[in-house]
Amino acid sequence: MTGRVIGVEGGVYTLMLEDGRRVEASLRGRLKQESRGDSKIVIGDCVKVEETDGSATVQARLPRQTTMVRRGVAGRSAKVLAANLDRVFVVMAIEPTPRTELIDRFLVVAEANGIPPVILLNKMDLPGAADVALSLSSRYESVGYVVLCVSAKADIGIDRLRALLCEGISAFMGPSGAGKSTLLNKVEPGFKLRTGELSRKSRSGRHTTVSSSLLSLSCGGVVADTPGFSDVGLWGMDPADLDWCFPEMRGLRNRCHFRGCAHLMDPGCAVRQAAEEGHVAPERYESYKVLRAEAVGERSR
Ligand SMILES: Nc1nc2c(ncn2[C@@H]2O[C@H](COP(=O)(O)OP(=O)(O)OP(=O)(O)O)[C@@H](O)[C@H]2O)c(=O)[nH]1
Ligand SMILES: [Mg+2]
Ligand SMILES: [Zn+2]
Repeated sequence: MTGRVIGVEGGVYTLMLEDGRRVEASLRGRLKQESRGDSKIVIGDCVKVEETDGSATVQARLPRQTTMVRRGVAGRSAKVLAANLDRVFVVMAIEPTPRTELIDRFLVVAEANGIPPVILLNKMDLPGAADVALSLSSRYESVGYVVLCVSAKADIGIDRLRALLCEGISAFMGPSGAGKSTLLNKVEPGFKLRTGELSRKSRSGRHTTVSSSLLSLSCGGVVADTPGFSDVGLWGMDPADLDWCFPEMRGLRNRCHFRGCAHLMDPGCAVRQAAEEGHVAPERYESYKVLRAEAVGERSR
């Protein structure tokens, strides 16, 4: 029997089996030893399961299609956050106006892991949302990203969001308070996820959602709600790989005068020229420069 890991807590693996049953399992002895670093079994993993006398044991992990990895920085080992994601939703509230650089950080992390991102702009019910949404959508659509403008409160765009979520495995990422859990409750009222208003008073932490787990939609899709990151680092990325994580720069990097061009002050840089001429959005080029400096800084530490 095979199953999908939908939750991990204290050595207990919650699995959704191929026949639709949900069981709790432990790892086979040898697997326990092997399950560390980036071979640790995480949500999204497909596993082989054996059931005896009503207890289930994970025998093996099946190969992964994709991984969302937090790479090792400053001596720490790599950490796989989720496996087999088909897409990542970068969820941003339209108000306060999202910083481009923060959106670009999330996009770069998804791109670096080879997982297609979808931009989800929430809280479209707020005054002034239309203008902000228009400028952000046109910027990111021209890069080739799908941008969905939604409101959990006013029920805008929820059907389109649900249609995307019904296919494969998705994850929600984005700052705390963007409305990730509220949106998921709207898409699937049965989720009953804890959201901002209910807990902000009673809980000491800033984050409402505290751990990631996979939720199954009645239409068949699976989605991970994650705790909000207020900021996200580059997790040890090689600075030379950064340009590849900006799709609009991929076709330009080979036209720079120097191989391995950093696209900063380098003479004959096709990327900088494209930004000056407006073919690459100046805001995106700014993000590239900030992230590049950060990636270089992390390396030298
Ligand atoms: N005006 C408006 N408020 C919304 C909308 N969606 C969510 N909110 C509010 O935003 C706040 C935060 O919502 P959550 O769903 O808890 O946010 P989250 O992204 O899950 O936050 P973390 O779990 O901390 O990462 C709550 O007060 C929601 O009521 C919306 O479409 N419009
Ligand atoms: Mg939440
Ligand atoms: Zn260049």
